[in-house]
Amino acid sequence: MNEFDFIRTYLAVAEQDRSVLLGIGDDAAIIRPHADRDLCISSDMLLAGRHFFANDAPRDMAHKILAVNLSDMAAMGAAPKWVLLSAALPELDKKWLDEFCSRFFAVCREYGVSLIGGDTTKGGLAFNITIIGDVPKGKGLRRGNARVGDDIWLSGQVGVAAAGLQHQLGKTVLPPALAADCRQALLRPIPRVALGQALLDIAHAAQDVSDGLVQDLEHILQASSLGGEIWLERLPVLPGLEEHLTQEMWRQCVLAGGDDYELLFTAAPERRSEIERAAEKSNTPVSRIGRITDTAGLSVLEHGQNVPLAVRGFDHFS
Ligand code: TPP
Repeated sequence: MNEFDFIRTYLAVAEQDRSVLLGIGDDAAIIRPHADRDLCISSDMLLAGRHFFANDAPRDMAHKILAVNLSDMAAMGAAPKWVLLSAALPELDKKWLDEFCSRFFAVCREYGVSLIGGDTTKGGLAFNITIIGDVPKGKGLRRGNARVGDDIWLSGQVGVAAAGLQHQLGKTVLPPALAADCRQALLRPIPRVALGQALLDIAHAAQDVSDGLVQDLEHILQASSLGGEIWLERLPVLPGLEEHLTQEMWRQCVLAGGDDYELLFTAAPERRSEIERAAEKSNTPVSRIGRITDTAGLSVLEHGQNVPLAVRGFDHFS
């Protein structure tokens, strides 16, 4: 199989939305955005050995590279619409590609996105996805809009994927059932797309947790020029996990592990019941984990006591 066979057989057959006037096969795609909506555009590079392991199952890779990009759309409250996939592949192996593409397009269908382009080249395993979504005009959720007195909310659970990575790296040993849950969280994050859209007109600021809760919350605080506190005992965690990790590893996973792809958002306390309804409607658990203050910086409290922050978030260059 050569590059053009691959494109023709695997990629050009992708189902496309009516907004795609010209899809894969020309020099560029032509899409027709909706006149009443703003476009949200984001791009993420994912490398073997850095974002995933080269021997992960191709279906898990396909899921994750798309899910983390969908999560960026969720964080903006956007409806994901179009994706471009660029891949460096060591070889064109039919079995690998069958598995990869079958999961990739299943996720595309699940979230209503069309593959409209990209590029392939021979090389060390790496991907880049550019994703485009849309939001009602002027409504996109930003990081910089938090207000003093806002509640801080988090979807799903934190620290589970990070514990899965620690287990996989042999830095801790988890019992099989917990290890399986943690591995699932690492390999198959669930982008909170429906919740993100349900939060338009409710949340003030939002972002997804990819690099770790503390670091990502600090992005909201800095962008909003405000401070905040979170309550360790209120963080949504996987039951039974804590007792299998040292306190240091536990705090590192929960506060700074990353790979969570949960939504972190702030909203006025008067909106609590609407948030609970949005969470129920989108079938996504949410927890109220802290509040926005006017004192600079982030405090992590445990039963009212300050927890010294030795943890750092994920940083590609540290
Ligand atoms: N090593 C491997 C093999 N797999 C992993 N998932 C990690 C390390 C942990 N890890 C890699 S990237 C990352 C984490 C926690 C943070 C998120 O990636 P990034 O490229 O910073 O995403 P962005 O914040 O740009 O969305």
